[in-house]
Amino acid sequence: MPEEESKQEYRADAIQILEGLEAVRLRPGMYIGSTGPRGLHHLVYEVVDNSVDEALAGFCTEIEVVVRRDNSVVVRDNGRGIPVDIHPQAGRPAVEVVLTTLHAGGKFGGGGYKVSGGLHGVGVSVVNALSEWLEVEVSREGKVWRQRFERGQPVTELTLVGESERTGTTVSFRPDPEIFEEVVLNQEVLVQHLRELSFLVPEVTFILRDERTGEEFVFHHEGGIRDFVRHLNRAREVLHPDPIYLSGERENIKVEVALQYHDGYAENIFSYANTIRTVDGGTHEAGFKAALTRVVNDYGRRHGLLPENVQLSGEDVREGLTAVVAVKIPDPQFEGQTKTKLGNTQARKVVEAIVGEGLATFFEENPSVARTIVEKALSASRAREAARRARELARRKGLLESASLPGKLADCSEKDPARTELYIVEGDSAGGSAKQGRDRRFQAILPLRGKVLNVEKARLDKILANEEIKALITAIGAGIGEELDLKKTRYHKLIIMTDADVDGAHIRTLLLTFFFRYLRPLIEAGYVYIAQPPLYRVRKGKETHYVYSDQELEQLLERLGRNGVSIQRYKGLGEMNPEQLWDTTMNPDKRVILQVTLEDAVAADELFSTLMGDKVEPRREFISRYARSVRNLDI
Ligand code: 0RA
Repeated sequence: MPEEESKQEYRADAIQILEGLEAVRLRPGMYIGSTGPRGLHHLVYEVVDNSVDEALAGFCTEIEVVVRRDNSVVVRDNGRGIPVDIHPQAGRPAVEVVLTTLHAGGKFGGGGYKVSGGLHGVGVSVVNALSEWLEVEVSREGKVWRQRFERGQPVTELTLVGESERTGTTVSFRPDPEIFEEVVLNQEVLVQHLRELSFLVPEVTFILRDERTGEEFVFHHEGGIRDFVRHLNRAREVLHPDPIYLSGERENIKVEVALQYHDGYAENIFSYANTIRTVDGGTHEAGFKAALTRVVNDYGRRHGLLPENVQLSGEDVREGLTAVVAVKIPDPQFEGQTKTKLGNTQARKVVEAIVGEGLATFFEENPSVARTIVEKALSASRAREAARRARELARRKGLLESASLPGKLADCSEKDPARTELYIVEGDSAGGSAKQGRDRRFQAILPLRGKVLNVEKARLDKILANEEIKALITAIGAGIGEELDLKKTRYHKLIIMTDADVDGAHIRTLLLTFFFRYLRPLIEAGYVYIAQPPLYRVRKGKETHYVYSDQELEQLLERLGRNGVSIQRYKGLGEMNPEQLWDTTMNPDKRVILQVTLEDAVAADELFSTLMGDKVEPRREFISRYARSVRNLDI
């Protein structure tokens, strides 16, 4: 009996769905990477990506994200609306199928350059499964429909709730506190993400409304990735006023590239496939690099700008380069452990051809820009040769091996790196207190004197000649740059401890920049921390309190009352005696240290260019933001 059969099928289907979503709740990490802050924000990205797909298909121009005071999120678009008609196999409305079936998204509306489900292969049903509740509202064909789910399961039917001329989809959801360690969304992280998307999908206006603070942000960049490159270089001195823009389409792959050189040494290439960041590059990025190296060498050679014996390397032509490479590809293959590397082999030759031809033409039409770029690369080539000789020298002197530890290092007795800590301390007097106050079994102290070199502005040969840097490298023991060997790291906690004043902040910044540039794997491994010395000591009678922020001070004073209270403000570590330093800042049972994380390369790049660039204003703005972006880990 057909009737009977379809009912059974329906039930079988429903059970399968429940099992599917139950699997998501049992192993959320497998679907969204983690149940920490990253996974939490991933939910928002996943829903936004569905709307971005609608925009890439040409039907959506506005995407609004609202963060409610209870940390629920609303994502609203003006696309066609998810279809509501009965799905023939499932016997239920298509929208319900999309929200309750793993991987269902891709089966509808097929084709095109899909974003959603890209990074971890998940769809919006995963968001549904991991939400305490989710509501979808679809406006289509004059009608408005709504359905509610709890922890992935429908708790209402799809219901007609009204009429409307507009079309679009609104998905509201509250991440489930049973799943996520913390459900508070980070405004800064969302701002970064939507801003990035707005450069990559210039036809859409993105809006972020944060009802927790009353703030609203609008992101819209008609200039697309050209504006993105301008944004990335905004704190730098650029070598040519406008980014170079190249685009084309072949074999169904759309390619867009924007690039601009600046007077620094950093190379920053941001690559994307269907608006998904490919942190580990892949074929599209390889094609871009190959074309760039070839065209700069060809041009330099043909116009007599290069000495006979000089061949510019890829690194030479990428020194001081900021570039965005964005491809749209029908069936992107994401590879590698984190699925952040594009694998499609055709992308390489397509990008190489489009960039190769476009850039050669651009150079012929803009000879002064071409000359500037060749000269920049030539100077990089000469410096690299000098650096190579310096490194040789350093190696011969044993600088990169941990054979001879620096004299001013007070090492610890424990040898197992997993258990040891290196305090990198500003100034000799604070270094002295730290040496006396520490637990010498597992805590080592390295005092650094004076200003550490500004490494954004200096090259490796000069950096290696700096005494403070040398001491730091040998103490850590892992080497530097391309030759860094994480396994040789002598301490798994590298704790930067500086004064809570402007000079301290400056030295911390220089050190962080050095870590970012030359010891980045140590940050990625989670080894780098910032110590948090107290800002105040508050005494009342026999009670003593150490206070770490102004907010905390306020609260404490309220509690203690203002009478008979004495407040000492610590300006430097040197004002604390060794016991106080131990009690407040170094004792693992009491201290707070902040783990330094690379939220993503966009943020990291901002850190460098903003902190180390010559322009002062963006730097101030950044420092106050950055202070919040380091996360509190170890308590
Ligand atoms: C499948 C088919 C169609 C649109 C969508 C999905 C769609 C999904 C989402 C998710 C968020 N916003 C969305 N907007 C649209 C096309 C249906 C048609 O042909 O009209």
